[in-house]
Amino acid sequence: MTAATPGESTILIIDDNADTIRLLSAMVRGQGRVLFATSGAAGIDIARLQRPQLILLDVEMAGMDGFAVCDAIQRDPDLRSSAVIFVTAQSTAEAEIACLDAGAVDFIPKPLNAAVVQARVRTHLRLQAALAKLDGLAHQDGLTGLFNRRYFDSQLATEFARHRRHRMSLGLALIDVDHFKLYNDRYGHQQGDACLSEVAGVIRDGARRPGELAARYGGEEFVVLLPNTDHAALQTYGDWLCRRIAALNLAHPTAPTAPYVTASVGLCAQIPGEGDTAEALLHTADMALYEAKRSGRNRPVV
Ligand code: GH3
Ligand code: MG
Ligand code: MG
Ligand code: MG
Ligand code: MG
Repeated sequence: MTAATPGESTILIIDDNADTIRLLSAMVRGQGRVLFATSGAAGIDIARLQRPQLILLDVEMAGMDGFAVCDAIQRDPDLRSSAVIFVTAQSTAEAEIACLDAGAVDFIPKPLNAAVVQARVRTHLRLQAALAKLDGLAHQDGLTGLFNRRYFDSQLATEFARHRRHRMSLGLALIDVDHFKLYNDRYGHQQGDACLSEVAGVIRDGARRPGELAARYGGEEFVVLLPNTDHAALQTYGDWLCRRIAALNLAHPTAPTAPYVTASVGLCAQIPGEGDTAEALLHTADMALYEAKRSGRNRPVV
């Protein structure tokens, strides 16, 4: 998730009049990538694919009018982050209020004035960039840069439902640093934090395939969402994680397991069925983690 700067922004113009599209495009060209659609339905399709920061939306259009398009955008969680600016010749106070009440962030009157259009677009691209940045921060763990637990929980719920619909296997890995209390006791909390960052770096490296998501679950515990992973792949991944974390070679002389930092990993996967819950999947991973600890640590248990 990157905060868009004005140069990287995408602006979608939806208008059933080709002359207006040409005029508006010329006015905003320097402020981002400009896309256009000549109907509301086509505009929504493009918005889904291209996720524009800003949509300049005509009110009067044949078929789906601007209000209907704006309403559809507000209702769609994938589109909600696009800001809508209405562009309309209806310049009454009532019309302006109706546009804002429909969920638009602003209103540009016709006939178009290039300087006004550019100023409004510039302002809203700046606001959109700030919102995207805040959004990213709200999802991030401050110490490790991984996703935080709140974001993980929301993604787990979404992915669990999606995997149930598509009858696909969803895997989880819970990772817990071994004897970390002793590490803090030996080296202090600050170096403990540095250790967690290094471990998180390995976990991030191991979760780069599409759909994989790594988060700090709390304290010295991490969680990774592994879509479409079977039993054998879980074992391979768990082995890899334990080996890579050990290979960081972070000295931990007081640990009974090994004289360096290690972690235990609990893994599980299932094709969610009716009545199954994400909480139960997490619980299964937690049981596997418990077994990894009990049977000697520094190992995966599937
Ligand atoms: P086990 O092998 O059974 O997991 O032992 P452990 O010592 O790792 O487990 P325990 O749950 O007893 O201790 C976890 C420790 O992690 C205690 C806590 O102070 C430390 N911890 C939790 N969050 C942080 C953090 O953000 N930074 C640092 N430095 N330490 C943390
Ligand atoms: Mg029109
Ligand atoms: Mg723990
Ligand atoms: Mg514990
Ligand atoms: Mg621990």
